[in-house]
Amino acid sequence: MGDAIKLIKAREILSSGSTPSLEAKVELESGATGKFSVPYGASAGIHEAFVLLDGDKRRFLGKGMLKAVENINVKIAPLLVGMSASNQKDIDRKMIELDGTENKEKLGANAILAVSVAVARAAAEEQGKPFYQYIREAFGLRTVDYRLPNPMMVVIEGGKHADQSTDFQEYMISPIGKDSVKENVRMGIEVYLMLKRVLKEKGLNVNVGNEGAFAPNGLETNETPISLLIEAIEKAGYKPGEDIGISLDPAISEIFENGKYKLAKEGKSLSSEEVIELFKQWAEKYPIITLEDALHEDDWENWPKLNAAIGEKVAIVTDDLTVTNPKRLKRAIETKCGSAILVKLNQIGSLSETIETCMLARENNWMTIISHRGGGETNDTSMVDLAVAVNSGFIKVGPSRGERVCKYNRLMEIELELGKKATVQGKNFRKIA
Ligand code: 2PG
Ligand code: MG
Repeated sequence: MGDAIKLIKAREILSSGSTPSLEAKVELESGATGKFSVPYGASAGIHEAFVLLDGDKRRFLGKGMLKAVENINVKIAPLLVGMSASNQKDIDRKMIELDGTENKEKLGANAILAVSVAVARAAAEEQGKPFYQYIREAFGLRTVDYRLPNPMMVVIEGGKHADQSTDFQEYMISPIGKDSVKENVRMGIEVYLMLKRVLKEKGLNVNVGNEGAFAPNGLETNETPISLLIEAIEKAGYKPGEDIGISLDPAISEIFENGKYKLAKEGKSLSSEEVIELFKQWAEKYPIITLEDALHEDDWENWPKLNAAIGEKVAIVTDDLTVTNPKRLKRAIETKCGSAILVKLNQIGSLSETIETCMLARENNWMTIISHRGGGETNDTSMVDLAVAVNSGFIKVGPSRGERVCKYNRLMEIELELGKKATVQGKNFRKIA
């Protein structure tokens, strides 16, 4: 059979974080090939699938990925060679069974995911289909109408993603006002450039953090970036909230200490109730349209309260709480923790499970947001095709640096390719299609 897997080969590569990552290449009997390279997170949630690192301090400060590479070449390849590449669920199941642990600890989620997506890409090539279309068909997703995601661009970053910036991790602009991806991307880029000017005018530096977003060190409070964003949006000629919304990801688990959230910048420690109150005030004051990880990754008790308080106005997004895991998402849905989930392939470690999570979200009227990683991103653009396949509300990725802009370039390419067959999410992003 043409689509039988002939060869699987992995190698260690470099990621944007100047540390290694992993690439798998799959070749089929027909000659079709597929590749995938795995990103990884800087502020990874504690419930994410396990990333297997070498731990050998003599190489890359312990962050080498040769063990994961070997697991692919020696353990996974012999298991899968000869199988049909179009049988994605079986492929993923086999690897998950071989690993045998809840968190993919033995083989490493990095190893499993690399093969999982590389196989799918090879099968797509074999069938001569764009990857987004292949995903839809392989998983039996709805094949009518495409609704392309809006951009969600990280433009000021702090927390673990930068030095001496804010305590909160991400301040984002989400262009929603135009009816084309290309135009929404353009608005976002113009605001990013204008923000640079605004920062300079105020005597703030324009150093950047992990994801290429500005990370100035003279910001007064954790609230200051929001007014800077609004100023940049207006100076670029757009209406905050109408053309471009504000999105926040405080990644607040990272500053959780002894039961409180430590805002070092302001010399304050806040309880969950106080954090909810803070974001309630911000939601009233500013055109915030999405709010991610505003409470701790295990604070199941308070998430529903936050959602009840501002969920009508602001889409409450779970990231570290749900880690793209269908079991955790189910609990979040049942307990009404929010209305949107951030999706990162490597949080769960296989394409099938990622799709399961996306479908579960959609069946329950939750929006999906497919996201890049802050620690080490690669030039792979599969996440964009995934977003298109599942009709995501947004793709979350920075507006600068090669490993990020390639995602927008891919999305605009898909828009061109689909032409009239696609519309954009635009302002209707909360209406699940
Ligand atoms: C996040 C991500 C992406 P990281 O928290 O949403 O910006 O960060 O990949 O470091 O977990
Ligand atoms: Mg996050």
